[in-house]
Parts: sequence; structure tokens; C-alpha cells
Amino acid sequence: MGGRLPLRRSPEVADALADGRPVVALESTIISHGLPRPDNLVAAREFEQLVRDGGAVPATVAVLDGELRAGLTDPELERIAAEDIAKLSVRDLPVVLACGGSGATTVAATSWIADRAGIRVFATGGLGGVHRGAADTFDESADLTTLGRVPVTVVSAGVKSILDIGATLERLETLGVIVLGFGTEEFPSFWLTGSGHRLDWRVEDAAGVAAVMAGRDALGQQAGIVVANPLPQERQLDPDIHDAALTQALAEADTARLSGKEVTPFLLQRIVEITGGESLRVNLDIARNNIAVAARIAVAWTELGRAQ
Ligand code: PSU
Ligand code: MN
Repeated sequence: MGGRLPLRRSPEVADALADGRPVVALESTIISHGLPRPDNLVAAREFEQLVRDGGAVPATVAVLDGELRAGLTDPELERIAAEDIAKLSVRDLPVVLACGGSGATTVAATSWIADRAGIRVFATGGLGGVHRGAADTFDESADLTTLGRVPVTVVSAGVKSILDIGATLERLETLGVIVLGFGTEEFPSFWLTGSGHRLDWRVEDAAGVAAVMAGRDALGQQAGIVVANPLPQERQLDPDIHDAALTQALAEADTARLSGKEVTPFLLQRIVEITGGESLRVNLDIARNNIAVAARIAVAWTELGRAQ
């Protein structure tokens, strides 16, 4: 048993991979459930353009009609940005393949598909992690366990302070996921430049990340690399606005007794509403910043391949 994997790369992505040119995977749950409509479609297009501006080929990842996809057309991006698209994590993939379904992919599912497609570098906004109160609820994103098993390099601005950042870093350590501060020793907390949590390792540039990727491969390690890329302090969300919005959104999620995959989208949406869109401006800035760095890493990675 075990049939052919229904995985389709766009022609442009397939050509780039065959020629050893840089490709950056982009996550789609940030489009479907992480950003409000209609800004999300504008953002999805802009994210692809930013990868191109950085000299790489964009591969937005999703599942459409029972097929894993890496690289979407514009009408397909519209489908991801539309209402009612499912949020798919890794364990959902076999089920949607079986029933011919469609959905946007989380960091976990995107990592899995990118790896199957032969793509090594991937950009997102923020990772999922260990939720506050996880000691009671066991709510920990499958992003963490999946990154422990898939050798992709994901550029993010850390995890949001809606999560338990210290516990998230402990879990990444246990799972063997490499965490590199990109020009920083402090793990960022998404909207904020810092979090108070120190990192063991700092790299200065894309070539430094590519060198760690090469070392990981040479060792035969399977875990992923988290590149923690903070916004500069002058572009972060105002910390007072941040703290107030966070407190309110967490209290509302508690009252609403949410669980499972609804929790993260609820918190993200409420924080945009509570901050009157200010968090959205910063969110988009973060995604752009991460995509630019991911493109540089993808370029450095292909240059390293050619040098060997
Ligand atoms: N954090 C963000 N923005 C996002 C997400 C997380 O700052 O859009 C999305 C990502 O797709 C991530 C997912 O993989 O939420 C994690 O969801 P969960 O906690 O249900 O695993
Ligand atoms: Mn969860």
C-alpha cells in the first residue's frame, strides 16, 4: 500500500527547484485565519511579490481539491483568502486528501508539504506554540512537534505573547529545534521586539543561517531551524496598547471557553479589533520583514550548494 503523493508544484517552482534556484515557501493560514478580509488577499499577493523582489520564487502552500500544492495562481490565492476555507494542520492532511478537500495550511502543515516538495526555506509571521494554561489544557501547537521532525528553516518574529513564550522555548529545546536569533540574542514576541527570553545562538546574516543548515544536514539531523527575526524597536507595537489588548483578548477567550484550532484565530482577530487595526499594521510589517530575510536565506542556501 502507499500510493502516489498528490503533490503539485507550480511550473515556476518546479523549474526553479530543478535548476537549483532559490524558492521560498509561504504559509496560507496567515492569509485565511491570521489576517482580516479583504486585506488578506492584498497581503497574499504582496508577499509573493516580496519573495520575487528578493530574487527567489514564491511557493504559497495550500491544499486544493485533494491535492497538495506549492505555488498558486492568482485565482487560487483568491480561494485561500475567501471565507470558509478550512485551517489544516499536519494531521488533517491525510483526511483532506482522502475526501478531495481544500484548506489553508498552518506552519506545521506548510513545513510538511514544503519538505515533500523539496523546498528548504519558509517564511511566516509568527509560530504557534505552547498556550498559557497548557498545563491544564494540553494546548500546544503541532507547529512545535512538526518542526522537531521536518528539516525546514522557518523565518518568524518568534511567538505572540498570547502564548507562554518560556514554555514554547523549552519545548523547542526538547524537540531539538535549532533557534537562531537573527541579529539578536533575545527571542522576539511578534508585535514586540523583545520578550525578555535570551537565546543561545545569534547569527548576523543569511550566509550564517545557510551555514547552520549545512551543518544540520551533515549531521543527519531531522529537526527544523527557527530563525527569530525581530522588528526593529521603532516599528514595534506600542507596549501599552499591546498589553491592554492582550489582557482583554485572553479574558474573552477564557469566557468563550474555546478549544482546539479555534483558539489562535480568535485571539488574532480580537487583538486586531481591540487595537483598532494598529496590530494589523505591525503584523503586515512583520510578515514583510520575515519574507525579505527568508529570500536572502534561500539565495544564500543555493549559493552554498553551488560552492560545494
Ligand atoms: N501566529 C501568528 N499568526 C498566525 C498563526 C500563528 O502570529 O497566522 C497561525 C499559523 O498558521 C500557525 C497557526 O501555524 O496559527 C497555529 O495554530 P494552532 O495554535 O492552532 O496550532
Ligand atoms: Mn491549539
